[in-house]
Amino acid sequence: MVGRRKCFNYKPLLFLALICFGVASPLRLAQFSIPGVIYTTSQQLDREYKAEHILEVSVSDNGEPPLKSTSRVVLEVMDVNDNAPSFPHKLFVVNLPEKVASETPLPVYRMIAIDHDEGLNGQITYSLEENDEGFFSIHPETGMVFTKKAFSAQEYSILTVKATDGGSPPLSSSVRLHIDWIPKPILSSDPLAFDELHFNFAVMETDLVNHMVGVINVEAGLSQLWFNITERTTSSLEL
Ligand SMILES: [Ca+2]
Ligand SMILES: [Ca+2]
Repeated sequence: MVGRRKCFNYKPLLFLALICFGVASPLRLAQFSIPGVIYTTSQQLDREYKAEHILEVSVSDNGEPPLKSTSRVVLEVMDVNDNAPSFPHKLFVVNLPEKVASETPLPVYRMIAIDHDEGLNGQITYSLEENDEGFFSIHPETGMVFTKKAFSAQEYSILTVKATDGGSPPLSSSVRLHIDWIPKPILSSDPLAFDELHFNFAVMETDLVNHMVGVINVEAGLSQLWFNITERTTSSLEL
């Protein structure tokens, strides 16, 4: 050990390790393994911003000329449950046409929350906290609100919908859903036509949940129109 000199200068993440040896022979040098330690800095890593970081690390000695080697370091940022499910609005107020009672629950309105975490941490379960005397139910996975009850115009329903993720501990958020039941539209003799025979929209597969896909225009002088999806190949799209 006599006569050996070593010095380190670690710069976390950038990892430029200055290694100096005063070792007597190359054979002695090969016996030592000097670790390079990578540290996080004061800037916190965020998986939702960037899930993987790639560093190129180099090491060089103090020889003349210096010898150098490089390596690639891949750093995966593991997820923690640091995002609560969130709804795009704090309050939803929707107008729905009056309806008659039904044997089976009929869909009323779909609530959608997003959670940027991964796996169970981002898996959302919907429930009703405030349920207008128990007349409504909600699908725990889709967020679709159902009811069997008849509602006539001028009635008003107030619900509180809660979205909870599957993290440990779970995080949740709640929003109000107000339903204003209004008269069914009167049949009109006014012509009604879509602007186009076919509408074509393109979306990115990475688009967020609840992202707007497109707007369907109608040529009509009516102030109130009702849109409905009458045929579909996916349940991933809603009006
Ligand atoms: Ca979450
Ligand atoms: Ca996270």
